[in-house]
Amino acid sequence: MKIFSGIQPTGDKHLGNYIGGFRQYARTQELGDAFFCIVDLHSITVDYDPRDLHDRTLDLFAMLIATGLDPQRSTVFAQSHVTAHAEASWLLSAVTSYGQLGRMTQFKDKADQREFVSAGLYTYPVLMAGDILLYQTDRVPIGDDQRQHLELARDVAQRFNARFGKTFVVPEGIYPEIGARIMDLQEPTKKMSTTGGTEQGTVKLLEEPDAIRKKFRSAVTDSGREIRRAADKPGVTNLVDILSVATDRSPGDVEQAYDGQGYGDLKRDVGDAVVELLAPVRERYLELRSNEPELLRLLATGAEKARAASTPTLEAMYERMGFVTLS
Ligand code: AQP
Repeated sequence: MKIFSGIQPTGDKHLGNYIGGFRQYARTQELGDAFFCIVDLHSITVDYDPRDLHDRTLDLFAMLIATGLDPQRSTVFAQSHVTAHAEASWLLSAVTSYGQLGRMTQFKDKADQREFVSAGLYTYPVLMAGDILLYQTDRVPIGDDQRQHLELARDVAQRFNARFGKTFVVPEGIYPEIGARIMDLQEPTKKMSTTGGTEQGTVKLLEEPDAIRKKFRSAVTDSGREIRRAADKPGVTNLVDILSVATDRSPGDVEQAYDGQGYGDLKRDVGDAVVELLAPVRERYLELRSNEPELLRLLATGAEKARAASTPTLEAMYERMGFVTLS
């Protein structure tokens, strides 16, 4: 089975990324031949500082390994090192519907937040479709926020297959059972995010333990006193989900354990559990990040493996689309 997922080297990575992304990557790499891509080409679709991109790419690579990816077993690489991604994106734009791109909620949300809206922000899902389809991917571990983009990738694959002959596997998503959408601690109706969330409500993976505890202590809860997941209790639901993931218990067990206790107890315990969960990640990350030559060596190995794996699909795309091929 082939597995693929991508993550952007933007902003500080947060607890939502950990639960919807990193944690799932480490688990799914066990399922087969896995590819994990630092999608640096995606990260230039919103305003960014070129001086940061280099460091953030290496930061993220170290974080991927610190959270459990094994670069010997899986292919871990940067998108810009494999030119097939940019090429596939252009070819696939021929079978992507303009109207469907305009309906992407992430595009609408991000476009609403800024004055300058790049064309890349609009065509972002086509690049993402190419990322996935180039590797004949069966499964894509992602958070709930990427569901719509994956649906588009599936449509693109089906349209290409129907028009030019069977070329791509039509991929399926793998979503975490609990925590597919971790919410902002201050505004629990919005997803936790470095671009769209609040500073106090976003728990960063490399934050100091005391700062993490403080963020949980000041998390917004809901009316009533009962600790239970419910649609009208988005704050409490989010905290129960986070505690459930951090302590590897079902949400039902967490609710039962807090029967009769107050929101203050829950907030304190979630903070402590998250600190405990992230402490070894932080330690391992700092160790890896201090050895930049080793990170670059591993990235080069990943790029080589990804080029070899994606080339046959890209060649098949050119050929089936009718381009003259020279070999
Ligand atoms: N709040 C979340 N809950 C669960 N999963 C999440 N993911 C992101 N936010 C949550 C998952 O993390 C993976 C990487 O996503 P990304 O590359 O889009 O990361 P990001 O850009 O850093 O995410 P942000 O901070 O949320 O930024 P915006 O809002 O700008 O996209 C994906 O699998 C994603 O589902």
